[in-house]
Parts: sequence; structure tokens; C-alpha cells
Amino acid sequence: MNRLGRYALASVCIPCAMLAAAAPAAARSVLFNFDNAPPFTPLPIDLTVGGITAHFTATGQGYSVHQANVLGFTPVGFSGLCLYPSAVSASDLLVSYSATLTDFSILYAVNEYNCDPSATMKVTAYMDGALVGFATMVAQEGTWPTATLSFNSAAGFNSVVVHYQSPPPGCDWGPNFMVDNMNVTPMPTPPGDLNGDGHIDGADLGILLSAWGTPGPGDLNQDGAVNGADLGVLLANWTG
Ligand SMILES: [Ca+2]
Ligand SMILES: [Ca+2]
Ligand SMILES: [Ca+2]
Repeated sequence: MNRLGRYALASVCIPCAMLAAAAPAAARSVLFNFDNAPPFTPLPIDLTVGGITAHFTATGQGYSVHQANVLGFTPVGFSGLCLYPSAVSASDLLVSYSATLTDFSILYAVNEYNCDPSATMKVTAYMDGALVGFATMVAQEGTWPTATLSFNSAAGFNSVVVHYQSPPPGCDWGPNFMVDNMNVTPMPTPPGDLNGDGHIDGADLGILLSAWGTPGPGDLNQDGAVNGADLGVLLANWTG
């Protein structure tokens, strides 16, 4: 730590650390609609929206970016580009994220022709590979019927597996699906994570101290200057 840092800690951190931490930033949902994805590109692909990078992979033959009307019609709710299966066999869609999420949803359409009821779709969520939970969904009957598969957890998760769980009884169907419009909500982090890595630690302290006396970065209370008040907020939210 430089002289300024020692001075700052010695002179202001104790009273300022007693300040209440500012409330976490409001969570905002981020939409991945695939419309800017490279057409006809097979997975894996990385897409970044709203500062969140989603890494898409798959089991089996996987998926590729296609027009939503690739079948000659557009499933309800789909538009522009989407992810379309590369084969008629089953294939799990795997998505991992650069941020921890609290909410996930994705629009899907299953390969069915007037089935009643529809297939069961399942999403399973993980945090650093550890199971967080799962949810299932069944669409209304139809031809390539659509529904939204959703999962949420206040504990947070950073990857999901979208899986064709079980087929509809009878009728004409295939164990595959297409998807569009993935919505995710990142877990709000308390003020102080200046480098956006999910931790509030020495790296963030270094950024704040380097900007001491300037407008930022590190102006956590948004009063126009980086000073002891901001240091207090950071220390109050310290995660190590
Ligand atoms: Ca789309
Ligand atoms: Ca950080
Ligand atoms: Ca400030």
C-alpha cells in the first residue's frame, strides 16, 4: 500500500467504516435475443449483453444460430434469430455466465405436431458446478408449441442446463427444441466491487485509493469525489 493508502486508512477509515453501507444497486434483467449473433454459426458461442457474457455449448449435435422461421413458420414469441437444433436427436443446451444470476428464463419451442399435452422441459441451475435447483415446464398443445422455462434462486447460480426431460404421450414428436429470448437477472452486488469480480477486497481498495481526491472511479456515494466516505462504504461491504 502506498503512502496515500496508509494515510487514508489511518486517518479516515475507522470513522468512515462505521457508516452504513449503501443499499445494493437495483437488479436489472438482461435479454439475449440472439438477433445480433452470427447467423448459421454452430455452438459454442459467447454473447455479451449488458455486461454479462453467456457461453453457450451443448451436448450431442448441438445447436446453431438460425432464422426463427427456419421451419417455414415462426413459433409464437420467436423473432429474428434463435438457436435451432443441429440434429433430430436430443441435445442439452448448456449456458454459463460471467456473473452470478438470481433469475433465468428462456423461450422454447418443442418439436411436436398437435400433441396433447406437450413434452416436459427442465432447467437445472448450478453455482460453480454445485447443484442449486431445477424447474420444469410443459407447453400447451400445438405444433412446435412455445412456453417459457424459468428458474430463480436468491442464493444465486452461474450456469444452467436446458434439458428435454420427457416426451408427450403418442402423437408426432422429436426430442429436440429451439430457443429464443433468454432473460437473466444478475445478483445485485453491494457498492464497492469496483473491478466487477464479485468480491470487495484489496483489488477494489487499490482502485479507490488510486483515485483518491478525484471524481472516480471509486466515488461510491456519488458526491463527486473519492474520499473517506467512499472508503467507509467499501470497508463496510468488505468480503475479502
Ligand atoms: Ca430472436
Ligand atoms: Ca472486486
Ligand atoms: Ca464520494
